[in-house]
Amino acid sequence: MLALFSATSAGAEQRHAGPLIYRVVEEQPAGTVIADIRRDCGLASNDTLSFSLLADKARAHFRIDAATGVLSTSKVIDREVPCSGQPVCRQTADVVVRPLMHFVKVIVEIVDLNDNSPAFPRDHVTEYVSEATLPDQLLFLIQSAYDVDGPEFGVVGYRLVGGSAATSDTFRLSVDSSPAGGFDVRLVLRQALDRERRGFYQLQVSVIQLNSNRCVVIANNDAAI
Ligand SMILES: [Ca+2]
Ligand SMILES: [Ca+2]
Ligand SMILES: [Ca+2]
Repeated sequence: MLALFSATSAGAEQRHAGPLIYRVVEEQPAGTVIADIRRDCGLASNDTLSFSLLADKARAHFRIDAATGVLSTSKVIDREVPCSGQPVCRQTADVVVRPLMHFVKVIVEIVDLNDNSPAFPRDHVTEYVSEATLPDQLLFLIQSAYDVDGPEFGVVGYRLVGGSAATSDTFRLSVDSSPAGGFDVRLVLRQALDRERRGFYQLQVSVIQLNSNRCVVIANNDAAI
């Protein structure tokens, strides 16, 4: 817990230097304790005070015990709902302490877990390639896979998997970083095609994630010649 906060004693005119900042991991059970707001505000435990959250939006994720000032989760928080694909997920709450009428801004960072797999927009694509296509030519663009987790647990690469030796001799993937973020993924022809010898290839593209020892095979691409 990082508290950017300077108040140390109770008092009607108490002022806070900044928000209280906490972290909680997503997908924890409802009721997971985040912070003791009374303690972190320096309010005496024997004072008769009432704590509440100001906005309905905050109550969607958090609850506060009116008597103790303990802030906890009000439900299982799925980080991907408010912060799909975002590197950082911060939710705010305003706590009011009565009868002092202290207003305390609280920021809670929802810590990501790698609890989603990337997915391509389509799981099967058929493309047509002329047998007159020259080797080393970029063929079609493969639409990027998307992972709703943050970038740390998202897509870090692509590769061709499976297929016969003839297939990997004939095609390879070109994977470049895109200026807009993400990747530009294209199939490249490695050697000349001969429709009379083979008129159809089935390729499989997999996504590579960090913190995963195995590839996630999530798409097939067929190339008909
Ligand atoms: Ca989640
Ligand atoms: Ca996640
Ligand atoms: Ca993921």
